Amino acid sequence: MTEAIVYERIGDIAVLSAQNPPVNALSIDMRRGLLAGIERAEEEGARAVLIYGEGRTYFAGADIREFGKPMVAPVLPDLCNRIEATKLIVVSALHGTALGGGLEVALSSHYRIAVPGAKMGLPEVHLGVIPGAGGTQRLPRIAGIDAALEMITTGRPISAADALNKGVIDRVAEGSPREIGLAYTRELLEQGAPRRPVCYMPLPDPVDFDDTYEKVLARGRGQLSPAIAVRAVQAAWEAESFLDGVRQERELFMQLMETDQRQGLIHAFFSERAVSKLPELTEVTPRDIASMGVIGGGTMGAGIATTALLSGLSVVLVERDDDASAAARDRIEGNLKGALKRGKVDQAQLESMTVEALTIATDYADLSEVDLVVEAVFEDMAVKREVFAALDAHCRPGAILASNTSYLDINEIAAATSRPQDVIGLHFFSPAHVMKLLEVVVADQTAPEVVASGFALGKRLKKISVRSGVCDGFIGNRIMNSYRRAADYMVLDGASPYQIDKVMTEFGFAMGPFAVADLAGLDIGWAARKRRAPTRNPRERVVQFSDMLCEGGDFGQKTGKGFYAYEAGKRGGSANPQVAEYIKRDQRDQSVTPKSFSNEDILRRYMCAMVNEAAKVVGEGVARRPLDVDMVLLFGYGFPRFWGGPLKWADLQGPAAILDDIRRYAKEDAFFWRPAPLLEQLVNEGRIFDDLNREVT
Ligand code: 3H9
Repeated sequence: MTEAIVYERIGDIAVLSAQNPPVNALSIDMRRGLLAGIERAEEEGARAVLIYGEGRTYFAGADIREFGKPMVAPVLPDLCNRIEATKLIVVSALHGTALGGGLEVALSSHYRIAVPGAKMGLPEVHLGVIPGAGGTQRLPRIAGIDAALEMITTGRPISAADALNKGVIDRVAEGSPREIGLAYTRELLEQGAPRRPVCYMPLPDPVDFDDTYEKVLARGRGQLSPAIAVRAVQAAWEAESFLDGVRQERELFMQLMETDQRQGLIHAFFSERAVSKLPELTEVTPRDIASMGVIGGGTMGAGIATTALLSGLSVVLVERDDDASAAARDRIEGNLKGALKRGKVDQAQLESMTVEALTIATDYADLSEVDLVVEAVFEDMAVKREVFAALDAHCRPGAILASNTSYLDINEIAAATSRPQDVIGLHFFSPAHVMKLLEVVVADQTAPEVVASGFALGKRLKKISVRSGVCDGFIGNRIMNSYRRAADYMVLDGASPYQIDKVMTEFGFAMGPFAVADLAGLDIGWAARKRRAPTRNPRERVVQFSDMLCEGGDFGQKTGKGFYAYEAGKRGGSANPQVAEYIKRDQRDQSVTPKSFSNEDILRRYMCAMVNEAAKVVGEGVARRPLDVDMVLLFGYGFPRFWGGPLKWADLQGPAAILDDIRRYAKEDAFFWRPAPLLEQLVNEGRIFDDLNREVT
């Protein structure tokens, strides 16, 4: 086995190369190797040390897999201090992504050189911690206070050119990190350049840290780490010495290490990567997809066409007539202009997308050559079946036929074709060129390579793809339907929609459920309720106040009124006074005596409904793993990332406590609050949801 850090002598220079693929994470072996390398270089009388990474990157940070386990010496802050303190000249040569602890090792070196494509940053806040190896103490000294605060509190990496500009590195050069590192170290030795420890550099003028802390805290919407990072930077000014500053930083780092937020964010980091790795697809080759058909050019169809164009696919969009085609083209061009504004494409790319790559047609015959078609027409089974019969008649053999339905049964849609093995659900979220989530809905007869193609397409479109089985609403909308109902019941029983929205935004959602409903359009839920009415169980409680709004023509933002009243040109809305009247009428009609709900009670009921339905979705196999549900809620429904997802949240609360609450609520409404069998099973076995994530490999 290769050593994690390989030691080599080239003349006066001791070369320490990291060999820990894929990202040279600073695991215990790496830390030991670096320490041993420095000591050996000193003992052997080398004059300089060069540190670089083999493979695709310099160190991408501490080894996150070690978080939460006992720390083993040498810990990174001590190692960084030791590197900085050596009497030899230390040079780091950066390529790939020098992140977190990686950049901290580089900052402890005396000189830094990077290849032009290198990126560097301190992204620790995204993992719920802060730089814990001197990053908050060294970066302000070298890059100035504004740049340091920006990098540390946002976690955003910067380019090599920007880093040079800010003084984070000394030079940018073309070549391999080994070549440029050796050349630079030789040059420094020839010039007799001195050691240049960052810890001795003077601090710049401070800022108003309390003010910065408050601003960063507010921006974090409940996430703590960015604000705590401000306090760590502040310690550089208040500490008795540089090492005291590092010690204070370490204390804050260790405090954050103990938080639920750190656990939630690390869960999100690994789950985001695990979610689209399906063991059954490792040996399956996806079909080639270079061109995509889209049926329907409304908001959804235009968004799907936009995301496809942005990823380099050619698109044939089919609309019913010339007017609808022109409107679809306008929507797509509008979306692409937005991408141009945000710097995602340049003018030439935009033109080639709209002129060469996009065809708008009114005839299904134009789809005869495409590799995959996504249907995004009206949510009606008869309409969908008609569309799929037409696709079956016109598309070439082997073309994948996908539906973007949010609720309907893909098996029934597939049955309208002679090739159910080629039919799949690809459920995008609106706006499809912005939202990251893609539910890949696998029907009974969908062929494995069609599933693999769905995931390959998702990757190409830069989506987070999650496998879902068929059920009403698939993973996300089915769970949303349940927690929305819990919210509606609370309103019927006396909570105000605005109190619920406030509680959920304080929990970390960008918007509460009633503001979201206004944004999505209240008519969607209205139609779904009407569709379900004939098969509804008579034991189910039904609220009427939302229907009353819709009957009055108030569908939310698009009509100017819903739960909130909106004024043109103003962000957000204010409470719509009619809503209170409708709720009162509903309570009267159903003989409900309203009661008050504490914020804690609201949060608990809302989350218990979400967790309970999520547990049913996993228990029934609609989602394979709890982490699949977590990623759907994170990327499609604005669930706060720092909680990791509803089932991670449930683990952190303790599944037994959640089950107790559900049983308590069931005394009021035994039909809605039926506990999920999987939740009961986990509690009986003394296990948590995360145990199931580890079982499926
Ligand atoms: C820190 O440094 C704290 C210090 O301040 C103080 C300490 C005392 N550890 O993303 P990819 C795995 S906090 C362990 O698919 P890419 C990853 O799970 C750290 N494993 O590749 C995946 O595994 P698998 C600060 C890690 O090219 C594989 O490597 N650093 C780590 O799309 C490939 O990853 C960060 O926050 C890690 N640090 O992106 C950087 N990083 O193949 C976090 C990755 O089994 N990492 N893995 O699924 C990243 O942002 C991206 O991985 C990176 C590469 C940009 C580096």
